Amino acid sequence: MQKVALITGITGQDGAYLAEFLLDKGYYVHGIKRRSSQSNTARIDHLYKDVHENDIRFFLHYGDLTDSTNLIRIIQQVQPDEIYNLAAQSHVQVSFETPEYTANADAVGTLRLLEAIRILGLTTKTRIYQASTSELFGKVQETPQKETTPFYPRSPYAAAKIYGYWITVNYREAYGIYACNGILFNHESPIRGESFVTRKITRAAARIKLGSQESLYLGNLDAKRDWGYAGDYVKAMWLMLQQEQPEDYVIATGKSHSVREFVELAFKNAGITITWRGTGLEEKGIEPASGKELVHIDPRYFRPTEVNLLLGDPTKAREKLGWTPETSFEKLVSMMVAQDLKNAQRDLLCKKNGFRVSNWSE
Ligand code: NDP
Ligand code: GDR
Repeated sequence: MQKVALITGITGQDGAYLAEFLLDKGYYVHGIKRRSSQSNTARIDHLYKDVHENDIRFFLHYGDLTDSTNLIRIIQQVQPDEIYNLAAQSHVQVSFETPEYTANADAVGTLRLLEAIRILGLTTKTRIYQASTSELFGKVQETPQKETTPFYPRSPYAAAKIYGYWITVNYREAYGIYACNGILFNHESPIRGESFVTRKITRAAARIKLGSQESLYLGNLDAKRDWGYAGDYVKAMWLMLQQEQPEDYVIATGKSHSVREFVELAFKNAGITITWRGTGLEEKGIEPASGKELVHIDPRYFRPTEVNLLLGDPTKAREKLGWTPETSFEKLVSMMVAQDLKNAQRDLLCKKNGFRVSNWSE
């Protein structure tokens, strides 16, 4: 029997990689997408087939984590074997601007899904994966961070996700639902949202190289993150739901790099040599060999409370799930820059031939 999966947040980075992964495994994949005034399905359009074709295994439903009636209806209709709850207001800095909405979608949204499983009598049928995060560790109490490391959230996003974490544990213990938290450290890819720091950097390096952007404005260059590749991490999500017992797992590479290091490597990959100015870098930014400033610091990108260092210990995932990251930091950066160079080239070509780069037409 082919399994049925329901993915919330299917239009996001992880949703797209996971949908592709599950379709390759022969699953029927249902996804929940939000209604938006412009198409938000660019990352999954290549998976979508016309409903009149044969062997349709990919379906999209309109929905929102803030609307429980709609979640109940979709789950009742789909009867999923597995739910992957990836939907979230996932931007840490934005969560300081929209704390209530972030709590509604990320915290109460998780509760709504768990309750839907319970209300519909699916507690023994449906397994659920909750997208928990290394942001739970926040102001870290122990390095490297593992499943037993205490949490200390440092943003409205992390505070909302901590509720999502504990309500998942509670529904597992209270109702016997097969529910797992994946405590995933940062994972990136060429389809990462453009306002997360990695993609912001690789996109800027490519566009600066091709002359379509002058400079890049960043915040805290000294923050360190354990960056992995999203394509590797979705496999871990799936593995968590295939075990005998539901448990929570840290998913990470076990290596940490600063934002500054990411900048250096990305620009190098784009063929731009940069040299740091020396002292007072935080105020001055980076200066290229040519003397022209490419990277500037903008205080707007500093957060009211920052997470300075994240470094994960994925030993449990390796030992119990047989999962290891396959993509190195160097490979990840080079993949992202290579794709952004192609994107920048395409945009330039469009512009040169009189086409708008956005899909706005006159
Ligand atoms: P993205 O921001 O790329 O995707 C988020 C998805 O959630 C999008 O499909 C978005 O829809 C959808 N969404 C947002 N709000 C709602 C809502 N109210 N109702 C329904 N859907 C909604 O995130 P990622 O793919 O990077 O991350 C996936 C999940 O994993 C998130 O929960 C994130 O918090 C978590 N996470 C991510 C990590 C990472 O490094 N990437 C690390 C650890 C955890 P739309 O496209 O319309 O905006
Ligand atoms: P993060 O990712 O907050 O770790 O959350 P992000 O890429 O936004 O920030 C990483 C670090 O870079 C610093 N930084 C900047 N960040 C952004 N976005 N823009 C900048 O200009 C900039 N300059 C410096 C930040 O201060 C921070 O220290 C991501 C999200 O995917 C979450 O959903 C997920 O839970 C965590 O990763 C794990």
